[in-house]
Amino acid sequence: MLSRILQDRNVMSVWDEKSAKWESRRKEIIELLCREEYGFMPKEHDKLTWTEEAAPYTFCAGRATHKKVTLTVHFGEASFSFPVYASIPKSKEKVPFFVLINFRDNVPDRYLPVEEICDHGYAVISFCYNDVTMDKQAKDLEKDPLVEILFRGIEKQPYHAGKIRIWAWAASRALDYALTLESLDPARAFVIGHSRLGKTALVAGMLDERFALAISNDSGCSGAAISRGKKGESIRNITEAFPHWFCNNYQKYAGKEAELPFDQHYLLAAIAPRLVYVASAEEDTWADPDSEYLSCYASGEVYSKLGLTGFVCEDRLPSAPEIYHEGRIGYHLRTGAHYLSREDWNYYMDYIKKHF
Ligand code: GTR
Repeated sequence: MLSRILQDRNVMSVWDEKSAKWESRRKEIIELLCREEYGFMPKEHDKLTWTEEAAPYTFCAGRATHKKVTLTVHFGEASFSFPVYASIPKSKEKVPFFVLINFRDNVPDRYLPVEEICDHGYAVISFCYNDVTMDKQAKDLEKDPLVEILFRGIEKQPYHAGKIRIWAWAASRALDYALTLESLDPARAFVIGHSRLGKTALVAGMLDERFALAISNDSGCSGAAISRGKKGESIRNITEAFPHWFCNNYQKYAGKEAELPFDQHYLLAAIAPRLVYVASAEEDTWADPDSEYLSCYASGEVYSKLGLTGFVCEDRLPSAPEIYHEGRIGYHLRTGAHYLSREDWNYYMDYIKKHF
């Protein structure tokens, strides 16, 4: 039934004759998604430095430590700083950790039940996306210092980074810092985000192989969800409301999904053979849970061809509650609204315990 739906929606297979050499095909897919959708960074940075500030209060009943860290990214003479927050359970062994790209810099936050996460033995490195670059197109670049540095002396091209790409870059800088911490396990680094930041987590997972797992919570349009035949938000809606999230090339697909030289299952597949997790909420019709699910199914093909267990599911559309944790593509559809809830976090931690 599912392959029939994909056929009816004209969703192409991500696996082609060149895919047997998966690493080179994967690079080609990444190039394509960057050129047509998320964009390329206009400049590389040359180093990262940081200063740590320990929190002067007891955190999580004294079972974890918390600190604010200011990361400074250097581009030659210029530099840009943003804060990240490290919450780390006390443990004799190295702990697995999440890099959470968040909407606020609160710890805890409504999307970050940090005490429960630390009690389960996970650390969290979090930051607020607006501290990296604001969620709008700045008319006055001085108000957006990172973008000002990135584009200084460069004429913006249609393939240059939109904000999602820049937030994903920042997740990698948070990871650079995390990997300097003795207490964290470099083999168990997971990137996570909700909604627009779920799209961002997938892009970060695609681009940075140090992330062993990328988690997309309710990312929907231009995130996990297949665009062809999608209900709810369309490419036209998203590029009109949030043109700055993408590179300018993406505008040309507004109302022209059939012309996309890819679909969003390419984004999930570009994480293979590493792990990817897609979560949906039943009432989140704007994101379109069915299209997110179909994307898992369609990208599962790559894992199977690589001899790995990809997406293990029933051959039908999902109905909440539905949880599929067997394969390298994890999935759940829970009841309720668009939100990064405790229930979502608990499913992620269950999945991770099973696979890592
Ligand atoms: C919506 C947008 C979605 C989703 C969401 C969010 O308005 O249409 O694509 O990303 O915002 O990030 O909260």
